[in-house]
Amino acid sequence: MEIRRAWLDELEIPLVEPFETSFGTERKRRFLIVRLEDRNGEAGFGECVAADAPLYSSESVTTARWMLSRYLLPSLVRTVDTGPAKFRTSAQSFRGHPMAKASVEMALWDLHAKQRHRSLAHELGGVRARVAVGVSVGIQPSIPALVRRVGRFLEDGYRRVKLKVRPGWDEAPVRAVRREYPGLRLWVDANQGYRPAAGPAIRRWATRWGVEQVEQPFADRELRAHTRLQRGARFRVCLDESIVDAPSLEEALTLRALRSLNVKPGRVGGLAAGGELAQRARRAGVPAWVGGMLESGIGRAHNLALASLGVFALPGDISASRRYYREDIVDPPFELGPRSTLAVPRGPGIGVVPAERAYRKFLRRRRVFRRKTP
Ligand code: OSB
Ligand code: MG
Repeated sequence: MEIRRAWLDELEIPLVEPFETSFGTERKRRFLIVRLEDRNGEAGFGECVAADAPLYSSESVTTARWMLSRYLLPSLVRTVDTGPAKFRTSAQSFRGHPMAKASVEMALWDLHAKQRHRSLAHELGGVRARVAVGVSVGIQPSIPALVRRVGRFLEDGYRRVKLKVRPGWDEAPVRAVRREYPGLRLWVDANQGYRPAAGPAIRRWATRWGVEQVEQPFADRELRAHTRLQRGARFRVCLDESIVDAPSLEEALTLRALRSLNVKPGRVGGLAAGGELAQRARRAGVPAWVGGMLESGIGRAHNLALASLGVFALPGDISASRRYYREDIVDPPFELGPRSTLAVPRGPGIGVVPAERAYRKFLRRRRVFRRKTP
């Protein structure tokens, strides 16, 4: 395919409530949307999940905008024949910047699927009409506030809850939630917040309070600390930030550093890479699931299409629109369905369209890239 025009939009949407993790607090989401248009005016959309500040990983809105506007989009509109696979190969010559690259790859997938009048889920090899999901709960001002917050998510219908933890906000909140909800499927995520020396303590409280999965307790490069925690544990150690490509997954599998893999297309450079990593993990007996980055409906639609692949075995961090935003930028917004599931859109491409009014309201800047020769 040929890309005639690319838009790089920056949006800012307020979150319904602050989202606090071991690395900081987000009150609003600032992010980029890539819109790619073919010769017939058909458009594909991708979301760049890099946040305002480089706290989760080294990318930020600023580095991604620079990467997209200086390198990725100018070369894309100059290329005569591109597509998700061709772009993935050519983008490899640039080091790093997986979130910037993924946003273009995702927009190309959406456009590719629309050109074929198929859903993105179908084009990726998806097999599920509904995807099991859970909810990720940020650090709260107090333990009673956390218990109430979890209670409201359970009333909404979520059946798997992931609590953000950090040193000083771990055993007490986990114990309180466990006591109030004995049967709850409980995960925790520390976003690299602990030193390796904290391993034995984490093991004690996670075992005692029936935590099913402990996500990324230690720094991304501390694979061996994760191995020690996983050895003999009843819970699964899950890796998120540590796994950025095939070699890092290979090393983690060799070291038995994980029994669960969080796949985020942004972190690993795209949808195709995400599917491949999940496949590789499954061959090693490690289940994968699709994570989230507080995406708007555009990024969430991509995550949902990916999660419809049979290779994903655990419930994703893909919640309903209202869990993140009072007003989402897609039509229709995502709503939680029966048994803690989201329906995979069946329309062409990502199956949702930008909600024009909301999109314009939250749009902060736009840059357009055009093909020069006719
Ligand atoms: O580590 O999974 C994470 C949000 C921002 C950055 C990192 C993470 C998260 C989440 C939110 O846990 C998941 C979601 O989008 O629902
Ligand atoms: Mg995580």
